[in-house]
Amino acid sequence: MRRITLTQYLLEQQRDAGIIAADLRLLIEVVARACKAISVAVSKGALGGVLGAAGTDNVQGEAQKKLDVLSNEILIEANEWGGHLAAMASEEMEGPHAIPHRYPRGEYLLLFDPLDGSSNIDVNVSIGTIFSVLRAPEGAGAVDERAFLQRGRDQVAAGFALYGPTTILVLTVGNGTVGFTLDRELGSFVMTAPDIRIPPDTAEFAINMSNMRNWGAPVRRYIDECLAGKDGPRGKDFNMRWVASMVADCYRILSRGGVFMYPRDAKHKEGRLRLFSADGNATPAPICRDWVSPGRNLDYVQTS
Ligand code: FBP
Repeated sequence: MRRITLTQYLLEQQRDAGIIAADLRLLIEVVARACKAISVAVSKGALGGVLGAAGTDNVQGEAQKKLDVLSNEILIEANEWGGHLAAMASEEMEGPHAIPHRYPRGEYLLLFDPLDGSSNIDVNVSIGTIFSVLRAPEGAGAVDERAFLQRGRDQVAAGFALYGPTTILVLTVGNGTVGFTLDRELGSFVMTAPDIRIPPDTAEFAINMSNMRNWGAPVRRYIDECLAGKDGPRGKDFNMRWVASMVADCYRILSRGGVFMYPRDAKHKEGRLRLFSADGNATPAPICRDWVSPGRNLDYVQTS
């Protein structure tokens, strides 16, 4: 079987398919390289001295882990000097990070959650990095938060890395969705899923059941129907999975179908996961945490 590396795939998307420009290819390669560095740090665990709390809070007021802070630094350092970006925004930073004047300024914006699934970091459960690439507004002025509030469909690339038993990179540049597995010996991402499509049928759902008492009636009814199994209105037995790392739950759905939900409820009135997006009437908003899916006001990812 022909081994296609991430570099080859991106070159083909640039040269043969004409889907991406050279600077976007290089930018994605830098992001992937940063994900490899994060993967190495994650895999060292306690031996690397990277577990535990950092002693600081992020913009959401949540306690940061050492690995949250380290992953954020890795992504910033890897990306700020390459000349492909005008600015970056991260869940772990108060506002946009401008590219220092000593480096050339590029055409793109990079948005990321450096390490999703913080509650799982210290217990050796899968966690991941989520990223999105947008076009920077034209002009040489400073980039503010409004520049990042674009429609999901205007993203030029997006993906995530999942640090589990293997390190996986899932990517789209607008021409389907592909998955790569990190070959640790060679240090390169090798394509292992050339055309990811969510299976249309499912027998699994994912939701944090401990929030049940706070759910709204439609969510409660849907889950009740799943729990009723073969004898219920859906006529089928369902299984429940909940990793509590959105990246891992979403990867399972990309692979096996199903639904992942974090619906707004009486306690999480704005939902727990936030989508960084805007429609044509974009207004400034605080930097949000998780890139979920192109669209608006979505706080869940769902298939049939
Ligand atoms: P972080 O961005 O702080 O990592 O939180 C996001 C997240 O970990 C999701 O990945 C996950 O689905 C959710 O929170 C789990 O939250 P909870 O354990 O409160 O249900």
